[in-house]
Amino acid sequence: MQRVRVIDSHTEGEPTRMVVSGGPDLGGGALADRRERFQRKFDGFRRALVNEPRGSEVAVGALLVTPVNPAATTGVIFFNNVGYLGMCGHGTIGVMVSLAHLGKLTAGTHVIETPVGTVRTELLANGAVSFQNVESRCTRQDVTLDVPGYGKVVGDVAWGGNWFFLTNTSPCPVVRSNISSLMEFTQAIQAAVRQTGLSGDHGGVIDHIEVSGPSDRGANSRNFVLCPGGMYDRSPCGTGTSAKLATLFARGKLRPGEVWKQESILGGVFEGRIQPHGSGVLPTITGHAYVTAESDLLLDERDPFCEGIPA
Ligand code: PYC
Repeated sequence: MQRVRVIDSHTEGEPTRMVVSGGPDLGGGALADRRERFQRKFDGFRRALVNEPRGSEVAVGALLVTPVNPAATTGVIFFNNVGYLGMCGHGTIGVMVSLAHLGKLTAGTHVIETPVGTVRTELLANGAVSFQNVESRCTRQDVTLDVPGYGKVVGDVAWGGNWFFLTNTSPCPVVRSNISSLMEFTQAIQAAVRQTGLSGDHGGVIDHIEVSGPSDRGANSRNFVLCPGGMYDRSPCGTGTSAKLATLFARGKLRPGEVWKQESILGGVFEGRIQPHGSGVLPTITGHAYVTAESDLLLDERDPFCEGIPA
């Protein structure tokens, strides 16, 4: 029986499951290589942790690893029901709050390494977490997709630690009561993205679809984000907010230091700011997470669903 100690949290409703002990040893080297090793040799562990019956299609797992730079607080590899993420914004906030819950970090700044780069985080005195994400950039503007059942949908391609197709077009208001219509719409966009072969730089897979509409609660915008596992992000999506900020900056609609409040489809808010950097921006995102459980997961190899129900 394998015992895996985890801390569960949610960030504006989106869950993160952080592995405290009992996870695989991925060895050393660059985090991107360790993510590849995770996928190649320990994919069953990923499925066991986040797929049903222990997890759900919404859950994001976070495996802590020894950082390359000894001055960093930790390295982290994020994963979900279908695979591995480059970065995860809500997950970063969840990991920070979970580490603070364990007494492993205190208020102040902490460096976290991910497979796509270094993230500078800050646990604020009021319990909120800010993180300065990896450089985010808009790589294509006004791409027209032919989306069966919906017609032409125009949007941008941007990197925010994951690849996004972002559009302000929606067949219905971006409100909670329209979640099932928004799921169908974003899944149709995702299929069109795949079918046309639209990608990020170097063939980067666009696996997140973000639809924006107005907020009637004082935020600058409300979004609906379809995640790679087929579920929608309950939070405003940290990497999605970063991608959004990059598109706004590219269009001259957001100035350095200006605050952008990004509301989720459930009403949670992340605050974002940018600093120009390289060919894009360094976004800083602030949000809240809450710990929901400290548990030991038991992986019994006699259990036919020990490694989860395949997604
Ligand atoms: O917050 O970046 C994020 C995220 C990605 C997938 C789910 N949440």
